Amino acid sequence: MADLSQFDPNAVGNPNNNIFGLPFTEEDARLVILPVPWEVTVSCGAGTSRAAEHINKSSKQVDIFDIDGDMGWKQGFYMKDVDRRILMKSDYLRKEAELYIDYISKGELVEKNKFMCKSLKEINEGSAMMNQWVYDQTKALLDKGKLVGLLGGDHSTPLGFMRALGEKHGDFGVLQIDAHCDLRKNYEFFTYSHASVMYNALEEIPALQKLVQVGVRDFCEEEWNYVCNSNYKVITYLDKAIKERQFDGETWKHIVEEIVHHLPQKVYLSFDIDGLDRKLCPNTGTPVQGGFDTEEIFYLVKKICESGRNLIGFDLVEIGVGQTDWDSNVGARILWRLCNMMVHNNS
Ligand SMILES: [Mn+2]
Repeated sequence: MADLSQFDPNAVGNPNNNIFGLPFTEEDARLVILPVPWEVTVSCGAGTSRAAEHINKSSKQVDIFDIDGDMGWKQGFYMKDVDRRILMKSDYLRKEAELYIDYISKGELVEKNKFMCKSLKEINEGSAMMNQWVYDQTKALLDKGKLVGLLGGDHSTPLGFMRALGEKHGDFGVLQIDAHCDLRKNYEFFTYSHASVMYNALEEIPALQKLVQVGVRDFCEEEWNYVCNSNYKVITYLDKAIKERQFDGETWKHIVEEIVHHLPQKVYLSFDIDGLDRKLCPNTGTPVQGGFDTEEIFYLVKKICESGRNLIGFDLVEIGVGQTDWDSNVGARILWRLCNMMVHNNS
């Protein structure tokens, strides 16, 4: 265990320490955060591949007293260094993807252009490589008995992590906070698009038994048909439906109880920041109006924990980088709360 006798939790975070200014190493931390600096297939605003570095900086300002968390941080949180090779690969493939997306958005056919065919192949192979890397990294941490959180990057990043969790834990469910369904098959012909992550997870991970989506407000007919034909394997709480129930006088507490009821014993939280109101994530890749405040989501996660369910892992993805540090300020504080809830739930 780390020696905390010289550590003052009331002082400003030491910039030379790890995330949140905490003095832990990977070895003595109970929870390890894996940053995945990847944003090859993003649709609009770019920047999320740099989010982890910005969040690390902002995290030094987070007050580490958590009234709900039972001082979970004392068990140790640690964020691994950003892998420069993954970041460089993402930057390189992102440039190719921008040319490619520009080409197909003009209605041009990919198969008529050899250069675009080559780009598409490279992007799909690169994405498969990233998935394998995330699987290897998270599996190694899980094998050491660590709790693991993943910090994106775009929403394509956690697929390998969910696969590793399925192998370790067996049957589990996913709670997805998101403005989108992410159930598209081959979005823009990208096999591992951010817009396809839950489709791929459901198709490739047999242990994934249930997907509960909350906050969805931008989706296509193909995705809606997938939900409707899933035989309740996918349950989608549209932002519109939640808000209308609340306008009719139903409480968030009641709706949360219903959402929790759909989840199996083991729960993975996939937290796309665009599930929140855009005021909290102005530079996220694919913003949509509507959405939640942070405490509404923390309340939901808290109720999952109180129900006796086991939080087996989480991701926090699609946090953007802007002119100010607002996106990473919010992101760091959400990460803090999630880490605490995760450790508390697994104590
Ligand atoms: Mn998403």
